[in-house]
Amino acid sequence: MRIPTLALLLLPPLAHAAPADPTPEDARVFIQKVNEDLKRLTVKQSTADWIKSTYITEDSERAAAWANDDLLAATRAALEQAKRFDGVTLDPDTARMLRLLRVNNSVLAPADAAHRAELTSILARMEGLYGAGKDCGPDGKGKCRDLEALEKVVNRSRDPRALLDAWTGWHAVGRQIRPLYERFVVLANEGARDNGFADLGALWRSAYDMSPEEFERETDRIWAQAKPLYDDLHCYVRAGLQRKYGKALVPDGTPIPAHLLGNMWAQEWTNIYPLVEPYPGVASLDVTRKLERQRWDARRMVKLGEHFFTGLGLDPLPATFWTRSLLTKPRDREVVCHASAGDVTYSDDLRIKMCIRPEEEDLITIHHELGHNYYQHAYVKQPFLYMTGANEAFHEAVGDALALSVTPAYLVQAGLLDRVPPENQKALINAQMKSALEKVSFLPFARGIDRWRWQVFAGKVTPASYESSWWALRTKEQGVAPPAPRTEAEFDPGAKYHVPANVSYTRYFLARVLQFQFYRGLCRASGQTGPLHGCHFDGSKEAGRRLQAMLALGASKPWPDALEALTGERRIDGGALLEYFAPLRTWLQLQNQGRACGW
Ligand code: X8Z
Ligand code: ZN
Repeated sequence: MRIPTLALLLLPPLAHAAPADPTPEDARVFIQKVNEDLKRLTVKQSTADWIKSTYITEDSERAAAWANDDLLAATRAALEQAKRFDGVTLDPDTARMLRLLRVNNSVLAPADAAHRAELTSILARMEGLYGAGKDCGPDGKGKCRDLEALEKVVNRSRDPRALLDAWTGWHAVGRQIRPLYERFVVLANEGARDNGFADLGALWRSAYDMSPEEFERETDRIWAQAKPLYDDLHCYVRAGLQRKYGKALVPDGTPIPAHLLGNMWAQEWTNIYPLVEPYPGVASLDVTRKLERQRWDARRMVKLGEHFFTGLGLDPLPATFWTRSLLTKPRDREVVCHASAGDVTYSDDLRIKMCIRPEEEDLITIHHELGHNYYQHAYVKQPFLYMTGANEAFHEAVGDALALSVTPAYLVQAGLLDRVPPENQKALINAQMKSALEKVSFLPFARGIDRWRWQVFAGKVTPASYESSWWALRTKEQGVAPPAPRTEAEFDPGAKYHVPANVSYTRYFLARVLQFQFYRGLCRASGQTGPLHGCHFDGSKEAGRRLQAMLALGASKPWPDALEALTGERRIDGGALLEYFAPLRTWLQLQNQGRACGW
């Protein structure tokens, strides 16, 4: 605009026009407005996201990408504006919220708007490709099978050929995702850098109230604690698989082929429990058979989960949970079946999305998902930036920690076990084996996914070696090998939900350790002093009160404070997990005597 000369003369001198130095009060007002604006935009984004995940079409993907685009743009604008408070002494809440605004993001927007739009549309597309992924045979002309059909084979079949076929069939889905992922890495890193992070991995590692370097060291320390137990389990399981499949398929001293472990990603091994049961016939723990025989439907399984939480003194789920949740796979459209839980409008609008099958694995996942919902319920009155977990791992640990306290008597009452197993050493070892196949087997897998992604984001692994580096890492860390030759035409990371959906995974590694700390804290709060593995805190008012107090904090305090309130400890630490599995560890070491362990 041209300014007429006369008007120019009337303008105040420039020195007066400069804004006054921002005050702590300005920052407080600013962050309050950010809380309101981001909540409004996040509700739009999570609504569009819910529709996209429960009705995959080009249109729902586009709408979700747009909503995400608006949210990322607003977050970036807020971060730019917040720079004016650098160096201002702020009250603790304002300072914490400004920090969370920066670090609690799975991606940040590139400054370039076209790149931002491309990023959000790639994200929506990758999740859609995964959700609608199918195997239609090597030439694409066979009968198509979705992930649920393929998992049914990998989880239950003992026929190596059928297992291999289902495994390779699903992993082919990664191929379509590869080119998108390559571009995603470029754009997401651009976004991270434009907002002051070295790369996307550095952003993820910054979300834990410590420096990214310290965070990496902490995950190494915790893994070093648990690794000896994993190694013992691996050795014992490999011997069990050799008994079943022979040494030609499972040779001594080599990594276990990934298709034989009862899980598409070889991440949890519970489904092969019958092959490695320490004392067959001592006490049946086959919940899946009961669920099938009694024809449990999805709703009844979720009701049982809710019953468990209300038994601890927590509230029933809101009525809308039952009308808005997606509990079974619809036949008439594509959906993302990977389980999730959310408060879609951030107002106790709790729901889960899950394609529930009558299987024990799904019953466990239901408890996990409801843990998310109960956390969301507890912090619903916090300001928006605090409406999340003390850290991501806390959110993942809550449901699992409570489920550790499920007693055989509870399962008997629910009709899922015939009788309470006898209280003897053999029954204990059976139960611990089953639990370890779920909890301990998972640890190197869960740590490995982000170790691979951190290297990718840091540019240390390039697209030319995506696939080979993935398997090099999994072989080394997990002792698991690809069951078929792999080339760089494949993209097996893309066949694991959290990679195309861009969900960081170290949260699950930490959660699997942290849940034993929560469990021990709640046991002690309930006044129990016996061995950790035998503790149950259901019915304890004190345990319920402490849990509720921690959940209600949301992200309002640094996580070590939240952890201390529940457990008296300020670090995430493998001690409680090791204490829990102490009987199994001793037993495994005896079993493995004379075996050549390792790979
Ligand atoms: O993704 C999940 C949940 C949703 S937060 C179903 N989990 C991880 C996985 O499936 O890989 C739970 C355990 C690990
Ligand atoms: Zn979860």
